[in-house]
Amino acid sequence: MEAPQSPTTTAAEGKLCEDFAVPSYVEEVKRRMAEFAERHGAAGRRVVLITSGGTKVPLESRTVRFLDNFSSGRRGASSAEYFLDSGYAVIFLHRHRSLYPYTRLYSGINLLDALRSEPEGGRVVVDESALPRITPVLKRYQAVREAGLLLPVEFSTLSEYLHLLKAAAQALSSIGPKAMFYLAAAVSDFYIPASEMPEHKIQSSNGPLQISMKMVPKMLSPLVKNWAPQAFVISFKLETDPSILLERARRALETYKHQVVVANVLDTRRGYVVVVTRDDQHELVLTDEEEQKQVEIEEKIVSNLSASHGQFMGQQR
Ligand code: 9Z3
Repeated sequence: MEAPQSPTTTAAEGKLCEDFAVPSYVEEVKRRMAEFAERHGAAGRRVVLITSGGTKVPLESRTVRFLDNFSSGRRGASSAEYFLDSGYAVIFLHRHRSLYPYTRLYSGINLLDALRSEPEGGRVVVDESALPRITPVLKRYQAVREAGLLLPVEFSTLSEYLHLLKAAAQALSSIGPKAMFYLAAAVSDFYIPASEMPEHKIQSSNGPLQISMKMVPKMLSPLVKNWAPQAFVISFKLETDPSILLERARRALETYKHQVVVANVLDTRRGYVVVVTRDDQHELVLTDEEEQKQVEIEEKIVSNLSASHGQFMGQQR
């Protein structure tokens, strides 16, 4: 007999169970995330779960084609570095091959152009001029690794993302308000349920393709209500039309009743965001001078949010 759903189970949770198979490794990853959260929580540290990168939505079950999106993962990867600098431990839930903290700084560089083979002895040496600031960056990366402050978790498909987010939220619930969720991943709003997906490659000989997609369940709802109700939760709202941005951000806050929406527009996202809360909205902007000095907007976002997280924790006592 099927277990009855608890009265608080949200529609999104029901849909997650029905339409998305649980990957076999999720329980093991959940155990590692819970251990990470407990260890850092016990040391008095805050823990942030960052989601980063886009999602891949398959069109065939033996997948040849899929629907993707633009996100590079830069927002998530650079924010992870600033959270680490602010004393947080970081679970980095990211799309496979999207940008990664620290290595993102060298993502445009061909590694082989930065290495030289010495004529005598055959030793390989690094040409530091080809890798800007490599010494301090490497030191910081190694310090973070040695202190066990960064737990990377990868996903590729939408289904993996959804189940790993649920597992992460449940794993972080033990540290209550010390947990922050920073949901910067660009998650697909649409998918094809497994039961409606063709098994084999769609044939072009059948003519033009028409696909019908369902709405992806909104995970914010069960996350805030059931999985991590004491946590400090930030979602991101992305639009291409600036005139509807703030109204959509406010609507998300009212619907999900979480703490913050960071609103951004595709074309200006590197230099301008609005941090929207229930009774306030605050613009963060990079000045021309800051842009010249290569200041990143994520430094300002993280500084703003870690201050609000501190206040939030104070109110929960
Ligand atoms: C964002 O808005 C992020 O800031 C970006 C960062 C994805 C624009 P990049 O990875 O870009 O640095 O290239 N993330 C959330 C986007 C999103 O899909 N939000 C949903 C929405 O707007 C809510 S979950 O409806």
